[in-house]
Amino acid sequence: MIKSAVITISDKASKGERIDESGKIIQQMLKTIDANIMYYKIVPDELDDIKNELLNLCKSGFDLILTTGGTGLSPRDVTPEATISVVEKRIYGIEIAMISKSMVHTPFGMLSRAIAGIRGKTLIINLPGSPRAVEENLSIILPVIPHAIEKIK
Ligand code: MTE
Ligand code: CU1
Repeated sequence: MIKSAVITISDKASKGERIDESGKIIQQMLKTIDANIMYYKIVPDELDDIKNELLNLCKSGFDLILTTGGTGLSPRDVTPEATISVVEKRIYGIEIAMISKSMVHTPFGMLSRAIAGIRGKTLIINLPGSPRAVEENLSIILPVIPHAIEKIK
């Protein structure tokens, strides 16, 4: 069983001004691998809030943290910066795989700055914010997640 957390990063969703479709899609898709979602939260696009969530989940022994949102170019988009500040090793292949797959669907795929990496024994992967982007990005990396987690133990 993969102990998993889903964090939706969105100012609007955190204020209840938008329904978090993307978080739901991640939860649905994780059912196809042996993942149990033990934590789910919506946080605003605040560097320290995101960092604290990631650090706490790593400390609590989570195997996998998937974030959605805040990877783009808006002034408030800081998910990659928060993630870079906590990971100890980047997994560039996952980042590149997501961009490559996205580019098959839309040139806007190149605007995601999503990061993948590990901190201790926790795998952290950013996904872009839109439901379609979540589906397209997560589908390409989902099959390698169980093996990645096996290797970092
Ligand atoms: N990737 C895929 N596969 N499909 C998409 O529709 N949208 C892009 C990109 N990645 C998209 C995608 C767009 S329009 C943006 S602005 C960036 O992800 C960043 O999104 P975010 O700021 O919501 O994280
Ligand atoms: Cu965009």
